[in-house]
Amino acid sequence: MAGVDYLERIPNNVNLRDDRRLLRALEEWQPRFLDWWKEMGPEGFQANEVYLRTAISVDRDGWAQFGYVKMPDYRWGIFLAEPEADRRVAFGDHLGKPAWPEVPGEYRGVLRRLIVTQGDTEPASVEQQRHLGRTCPSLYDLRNLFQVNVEEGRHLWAMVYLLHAYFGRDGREEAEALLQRRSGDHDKPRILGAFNERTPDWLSFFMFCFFTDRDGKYQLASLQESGLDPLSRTCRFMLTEEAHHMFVGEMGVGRIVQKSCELMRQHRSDDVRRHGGIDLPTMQRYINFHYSVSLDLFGSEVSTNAANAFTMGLKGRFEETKKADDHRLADATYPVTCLEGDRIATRDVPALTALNERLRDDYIADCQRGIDRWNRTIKEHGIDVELRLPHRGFHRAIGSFGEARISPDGRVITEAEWDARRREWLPTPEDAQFVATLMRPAVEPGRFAGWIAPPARGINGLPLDHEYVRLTRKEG
Ligand code: BYC
Repeated sequence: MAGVDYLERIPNNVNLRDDRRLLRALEEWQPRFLDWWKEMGPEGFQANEVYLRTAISVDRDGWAQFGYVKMPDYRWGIFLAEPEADRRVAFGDHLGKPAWPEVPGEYRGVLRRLIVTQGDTEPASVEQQRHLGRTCPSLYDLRNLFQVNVEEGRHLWAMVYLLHAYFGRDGREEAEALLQRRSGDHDKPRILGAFNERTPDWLSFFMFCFFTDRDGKYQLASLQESGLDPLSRTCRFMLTEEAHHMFVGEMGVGRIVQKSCELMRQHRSDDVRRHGGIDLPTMQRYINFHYSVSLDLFGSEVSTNAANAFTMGLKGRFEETKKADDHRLADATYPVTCLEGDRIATRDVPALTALNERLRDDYIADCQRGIDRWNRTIKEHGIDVELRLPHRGFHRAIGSFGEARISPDGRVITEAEWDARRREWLPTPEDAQFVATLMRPAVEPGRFAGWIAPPARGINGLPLDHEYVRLTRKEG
């Protein structure tokens, strides 16, 4: 592998052994990370062997190795994608200059804030998902949950490495604080809204992986364009892991949709709940919730923070280098849909300030592709229902729509209409209670809970009844 040292206490491909100061600092952080993992990581199962994928190489062909690992023994480490020869800053004021191997002094504060915000989401998601193991719908799904969890742990390592290596004492303090904040905690919550929501059941988990992890894809893709080369290389490698999380989400929701359709056909009834499935209107309400809280993660429609990060060369656009324009956005405009008074309007604003919205647009188009695939499944069953993404202004807390009530079909509505209809649009306590009744563990190899269809194939070519998590200790 491209220089990964697996014999070290902290596996890495950044020659950690040559930098004694950094090595010592990270070795001091490591036991505190493990304490956090034991306290806030998956509840139970820490002594069980899990069939996990571990990164052993950062090159295209061979970075994944599968094998049984107990989660606390997972080889969390520091992996950066291979450097690109003669990489240049691809946008902003420094366009065309060599990418920076170190943090430019004047951008320290802004970069630190971006890295901390990114880093904070990783342990947050592990905390949100920590109770799910007890109610897994199959060993296959249980293993996927744990795969996602250990990789989010590694993504925390990725950001902590940058903080320790490039931000001195401030960075070390931030790395500590990443282990101190807690998802949903009243006094020390996680930074971004969606990461303080609860993930109480597997329907929420799959929705989270589909919608919220997808924000991760777009944010990491923008940071991958960064002029700060170590940040770019870090994010490039993280993206390869992120893809699996979105796969878990899309397939998970897709399998629930499939099962619901099968039950509807089998019983010639829309009343799927009676037959132990999750009805499509409930699925729609969960989509509405997870999509809207994830849209908030892109920030305000018009943002000087985003403009500055771009101009400084710190955070680019999605696929910046593939875009055919001046990469400075000096005179460009971009259409932004906002609340104007009591109506929704689209107007052109300076493209620099619209970068959050532009990224949100890329994200929305990507979400729609998933919805289309789920709708194809519904159609194949001859069922006349379509799942939809609600209007971008629906149920928003951040940005211009945060000030108003917008219906899923994009009307500005009164507080009274909102109160009267929110139960149609967002998961109700009764929905959550119903979904909770389905959350009974299915842990025999090959068995799947009745509300979700089995996947098309197993992991790494193995059959569906493989023992992906060894729940009983094998003697000898
Ligand atoms: N909640 O100009 P504004 C992932 C704050 S997910 C709370 O509108 P800006 C993952 C904002 O911080 C990807 N606060 O927005 C997924 C600012 O506060 P200050 C995570 C919010 O700064 C699943 C103020 O409002 N990565 O990887 O242009 C599992 C005005 O900000 C929120 C990143 O986010 C919110 N939703 O953009 C595991 C990338 N939104 O500074 C992992 C790094 C905004 O005035 N972060 N605010 O106190 C960023 O690029 C930017 O910070 C944001 C916001 C895109 C989040």
